[in-house]
Amino acid sequence: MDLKVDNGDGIDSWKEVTLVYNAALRQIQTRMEILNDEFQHVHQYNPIEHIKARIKTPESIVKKLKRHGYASTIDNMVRYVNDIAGIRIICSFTSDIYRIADMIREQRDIKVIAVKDYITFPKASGYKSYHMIVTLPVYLSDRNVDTKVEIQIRTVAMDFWASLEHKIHYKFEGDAPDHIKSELVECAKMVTDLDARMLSLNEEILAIVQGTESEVVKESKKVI
Ligand code: 0O2
Repeated sequence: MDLKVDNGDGIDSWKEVTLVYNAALRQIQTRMEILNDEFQHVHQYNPIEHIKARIKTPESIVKKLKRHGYASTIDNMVRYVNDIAGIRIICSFTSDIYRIADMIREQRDIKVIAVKDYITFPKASGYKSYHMIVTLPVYLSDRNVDTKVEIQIRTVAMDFWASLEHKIHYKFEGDAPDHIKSELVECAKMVTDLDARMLSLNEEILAIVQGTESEVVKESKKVI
């Protein structure tokens, strides 16, 4: 790893970078788990299927800095690489994605610094996901460090598509044959269709369950 140490007054060593970003990641992950538990308690429903968290490898950080024309310094990575700490939240339904994003926005010490809605505006590749870059404070012994975390929120189907496309992208070093690219675009359309149908199926089931419950309430009132 060829990261040079910068003597600014921020984070100034790779060890400290890992410590601070790991702390931010753990906090976000715990907060998401708490939201999921509370949702289960209040609505008897879990919007989050699972969560993946990772710290970007030094090699990928250096690659990203090079790609954007920056020297490999600690200062540059903290300033320009937004996804050193990354968390991926996988939901069942598209509606859960926006619900979770709103709940993140409402947390007082979280600042949303950028949003990319690749669900409303998918990439040409077919990629769909909701991205937020946020900062949250990490409390150290002598100071607080506002630390960036990239949050990617997507459905199980979008995640399946993205992980396969990611593998293909790397296999062909970003230059996959045209027929594979267009097949991926077709599969992305199927993912959109599948998500829409699963959402409407779920809404129909909920309406039936709620209808049955209110019938039960009506019956119990008759008994009283
Ligand atoms: P990796 O290998 O996953 O870490 P920024 O992070 O904002 O400086 P960028 O690329 O403009 O840079 O941000 P964007 O578009 O929000 O993408 C960030 C991440 O989203 C990527 O990280 C990928 O993980 C994912 N992503 C974006 N576009 C695609 C896509 O077309 N297909 C797939 N499978 N994933 C995508 P990295 O660092 O580029 O890659």
